[in-house]
Amino acid sequence: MPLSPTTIQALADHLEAAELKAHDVVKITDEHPEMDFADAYAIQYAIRANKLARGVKLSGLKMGLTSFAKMKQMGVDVPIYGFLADYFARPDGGAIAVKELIHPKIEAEIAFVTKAPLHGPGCHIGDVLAATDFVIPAVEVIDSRYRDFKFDLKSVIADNCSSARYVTGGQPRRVDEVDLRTLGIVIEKNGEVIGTAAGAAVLGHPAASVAMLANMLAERGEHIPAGTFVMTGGATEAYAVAPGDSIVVRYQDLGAVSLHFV
Ligand code: 0L1
Ligand code: MG
Repeated sequence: MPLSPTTIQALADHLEAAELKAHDVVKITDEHPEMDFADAYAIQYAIRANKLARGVKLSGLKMGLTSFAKMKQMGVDVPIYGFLADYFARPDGGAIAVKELIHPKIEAEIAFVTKAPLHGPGCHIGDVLAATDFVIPAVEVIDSRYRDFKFDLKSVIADNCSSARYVTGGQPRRVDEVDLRTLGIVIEKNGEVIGTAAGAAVLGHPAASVAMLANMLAERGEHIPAGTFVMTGGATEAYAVAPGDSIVVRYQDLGAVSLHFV
């Protein structure tokens, strides 16, 4: 790890201030081209530690860049992971205040809630399905702290993978009640269809995203505990939203999630 602990903490504070004050910054690799992936995750974990120290609760984990549509949109080719905090959550049908954000975009995701721990390495789809309590639809609102959503992989990992808000809703289902690969997803903005996908858009099967998360966490000696909410990544590219926009995402067999921007 080329960055010192002091620089890691300073960069975590810098990125978290950008999140909390809703102002953009240039990508951190511009000033620190030497930083590596371990530094990037160390910065993300320092942001997480800042929040936990203030009494914020961890509400889940997320994978990002798990679909080819997202990888293509962002010009990167490796999935990444981040954390979810309690204050990111908004109720189904709820309002998202754009003034608290910089340049939000929405992503349609399938989320898992585990009932048993998942450990890597070697975690696979079968392990995930056996350890899943239920799946539930989710819409993530991402908000890169980087100017114009321009970043590289290390910068976005450090920025907690652009995490900002999320909404869950619809109908939770057991994994044996649905075919998560062929499950259709229709995204509507202001009543117009703007995106469609099937569950298989996420790494061939959304459970593969959870397995990948367990395997990536194992590299840090961590695992996915029982009872963890995990968002598996946007099934399509992300769509920009503005005040006045209304989003409904319809999931085959899982119901709909809606939110609006004020
Ligand atoms: O949740 C995500 O897939 C976001 C990953 C980070 C890249 C982005 O901001 O689009
Ligand atoms: Mg996402």
